[in-house]
Amino acid sequence: MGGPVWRFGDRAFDCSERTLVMGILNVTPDSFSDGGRFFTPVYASRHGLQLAADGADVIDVGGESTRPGSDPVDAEEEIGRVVPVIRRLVEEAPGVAISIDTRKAEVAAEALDAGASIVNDVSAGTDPFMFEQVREAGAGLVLMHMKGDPKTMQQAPTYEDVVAEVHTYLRERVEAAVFAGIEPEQLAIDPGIGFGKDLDHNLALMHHVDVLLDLGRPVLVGPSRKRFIGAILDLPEDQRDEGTVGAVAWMVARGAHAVRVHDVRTTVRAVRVIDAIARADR
Ligand code: PMM
Repeated sequence: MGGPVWRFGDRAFDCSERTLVMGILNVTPDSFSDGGRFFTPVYASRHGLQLAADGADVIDVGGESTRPGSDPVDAEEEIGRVVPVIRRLVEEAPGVAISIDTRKAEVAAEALDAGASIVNDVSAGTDPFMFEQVREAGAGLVLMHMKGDPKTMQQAPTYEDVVAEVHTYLRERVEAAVFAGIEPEQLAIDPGIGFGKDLDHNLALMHHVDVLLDLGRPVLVGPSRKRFIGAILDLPEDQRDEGTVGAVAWMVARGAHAVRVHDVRTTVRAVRVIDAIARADR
């Protein structure tokens, strides 16, 4: 199985070797599924260390919830939430890379300065200074598709052909980032499950995740505990980990390179088995 290399900071992750697992660390009082349990820096860092021990390759630290209907947070507040946690994790878990989940260049700059090496931007570099920050730091950058913004994105999203639209959008954002001086190898792409998509849109995007492979960049997917699983299984957020593994298995088998999840321990075990089977075809 071939696969692109993803460069961030002084690391290069070869996606042909294995699936990259990104653990979610939301330092927010209102996050999607962990309900603000890790809100203080001490609790958040402790949970981050657990994610590292569970086998995460990357810990994705976020200080602004992007769950549907959520309100934005100002940059200062976001920086105050994430920077102490990043500093601690860089010191105590040096083997794991840190990504900063933000839409703001100002927050990205502080996080990169504190030791993060990836920017996970759900708005795909909409802030006019974002590409510059990433280029100067030599950081990785996740470009994700979102229709609208978190506050309003689930109000009847419509597409002619969701798979084609997301593909076109991500191709254009990759081109824009490269035009701004970022090396293609620094970029990963993400179809943005749940970001301005109804159940059918999400299912179509996951089914056809392999369509994105022709862009030549690592494909990251984030199905963890999301509403589509609740809609299928009629289960609350704290009972969606098995459903998450199902979605991860399908997408990794279809060629996705990286997964963003809450339950790292379970996911690492699942993807190692999928990796072994998938690579038996060499
Ligand atoms: N989902 C959430 C937040 N950030 N980033 C990427 N790249 N992909 C996603 O699917 C994604 C994300 C929302 O989920 P959370 O509130 O559980 O973190």
